[in-house]
Amino acid sequence: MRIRTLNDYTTAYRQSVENPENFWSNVAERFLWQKKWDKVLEWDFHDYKAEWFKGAKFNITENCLDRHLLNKADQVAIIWEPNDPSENEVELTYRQLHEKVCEFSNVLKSKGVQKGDRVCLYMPMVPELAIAMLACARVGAIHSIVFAGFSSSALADRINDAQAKVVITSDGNYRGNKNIPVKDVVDEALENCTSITSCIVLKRTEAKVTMQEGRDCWWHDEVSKAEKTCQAEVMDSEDPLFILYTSGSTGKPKGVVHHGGGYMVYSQYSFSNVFQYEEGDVYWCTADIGWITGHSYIVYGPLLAGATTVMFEGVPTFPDAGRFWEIVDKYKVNTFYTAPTAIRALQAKGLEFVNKYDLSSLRVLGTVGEPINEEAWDWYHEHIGKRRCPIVDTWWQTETGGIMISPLAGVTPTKPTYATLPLPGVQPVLLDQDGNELEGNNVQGNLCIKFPWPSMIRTTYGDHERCKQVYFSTYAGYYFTGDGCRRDEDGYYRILGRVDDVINVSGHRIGTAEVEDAINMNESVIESAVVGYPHEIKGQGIYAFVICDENSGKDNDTMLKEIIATVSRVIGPIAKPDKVLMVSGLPKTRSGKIMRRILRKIAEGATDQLGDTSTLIDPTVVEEIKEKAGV
Ligand code: 7RM
Repeated sequence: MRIRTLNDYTTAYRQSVENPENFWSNVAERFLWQKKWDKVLEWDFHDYKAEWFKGAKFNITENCLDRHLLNKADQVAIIWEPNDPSENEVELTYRQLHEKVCEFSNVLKSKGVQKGDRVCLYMPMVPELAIAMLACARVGAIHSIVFAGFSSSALADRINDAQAKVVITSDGNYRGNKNIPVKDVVDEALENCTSITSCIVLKRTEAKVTMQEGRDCWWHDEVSKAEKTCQAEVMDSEDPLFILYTSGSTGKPKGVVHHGGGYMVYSQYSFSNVFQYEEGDVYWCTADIGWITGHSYIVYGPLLAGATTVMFEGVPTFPDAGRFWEIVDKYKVNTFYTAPTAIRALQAKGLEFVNKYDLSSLRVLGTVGEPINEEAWDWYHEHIGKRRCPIVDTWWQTETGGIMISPLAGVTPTKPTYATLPLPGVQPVLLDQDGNELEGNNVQGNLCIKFPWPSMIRTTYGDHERCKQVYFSTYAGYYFTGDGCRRDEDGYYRILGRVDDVINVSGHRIGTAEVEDAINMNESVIESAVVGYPHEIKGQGIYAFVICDENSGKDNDTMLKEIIATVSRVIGPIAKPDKVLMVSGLPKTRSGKIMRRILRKIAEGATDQLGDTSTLIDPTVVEEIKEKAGV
């Protein structure tokens, strides 16, 4: 089952394409099911549905926890490293984690949480986040984790969309030298959320908070009253496990829904094979659990595999830029998985922060979230991996649930900046503008997937039409990823980045429409257009072109500050524009569409490539914008 050589890979890949049902049923056999499936797969990419292991009964937490109590109850499941290195770390064995999850499951039940209810988690990177997540899964509730950097209005939108019953948060959140008043953000959000009946608050920073009688309670109080055993709810393979909101080209972020059975099978399968996990390995993924990478490759994948997974509360540059390497040294980390933006940021700080630490425990390095540039790849390979460690450049998405195109560490020969080959079960195709499949090698097109895989998105919460529209309508019969991609002479895939109106800032997906909507909320703004542009550290930065009301009486500087503050308040600091340019007009076509292509070129400084501007109503605006942008 486990792929160890390129030959194994080729064989597994062939089998997965020739007989997918047989292939995946063999993989799924190794999990703990209370009842096996009636059918491995039913699917339709035209009137979208995908159902995996339908009829099977199980609970994912029995696979993450109970299953390991037999052989590795005393093995460490989670190592938690606090934000402040002088605070003590926490290690939880599988036995302890199991008990804490059961205990918190009972807390959820005492708050009236039942199978199918939505529970929103807005928490720092502490073990309790993983515990709360698994407790939801144990009682059959659907978790919806919201990254704790999002604003109260973004949080309220997500709570309302999911109609969550309970929200779990903390008094405060340590991030570097900041102490963020998380509970205040939740209080503000809840003013506009009627579905919430309870708010459970973890004490983390001792920040002063107001507890609303009848609604709010302390985590520790509730846990102290709870029983330590809890039978897992029996779930169907196709019951929803979680919702995770993500940005797209248009409208508000959508709730990507993943169902338990297929997600379980694929997250462990991909974890074990991509990272070539070995019994006893210490594995560290630096993502936040608020993103899909944290869901699949800090919590579910590693725990399903019985691994030791490191969870880090802080940031890469606190107290200094050596923090990651200090942690690698401290826990003798074998596998390290991070984002290109972090690599570039640390590369810029210099080698003195790297060379202080012993990195000889490292065996596998990974990257995710955005295309990695060659300089960053080389630096990672040479200075972190000391030319000994394979780098797995893993391409995937919130919607795919797990890694789709990636080398298998030490098995697939790597090539800098290439995600290389699809995992078994993944059938990528490149399509041209007219929807023709590009055959052969040395081709470039839009990346689609033509056959289902177990952890694929099932729906967008509350709006299945939107799911069909966004993912299955661009090219009939295909799942469209939104990414452009090249297949080179060796058949290797290289991801070129988004071809839609999604910007990738430090590996975070941000919709241009979302940022525009936020900017437009400022009463002195008439209209805005947002595009991405190349940024040395972040990969892409956010560039906003804004038309302001000339009669507002506010000067340029005031407007600039206000716009940035508005975006921060409406979405969160991660969506703040890096550049704001006040203009008097935007390049529009006769039908009123903003020609972003032109703005992107101006933002890049590539004014010699503006292309055809003849379809614009008023081509002179382009000259004005170029001049103001100084390009
Ligand atoms: C896992 C995650 C998804 C988007 C995706 C791509 C980009 C992710 C890579 C990558 C090049 C990679 N989920 N992306 N991984 N681009 N190489 N290895 O990031 O939903 O937040 O973002 O991220 O554009 O469509 S996500």
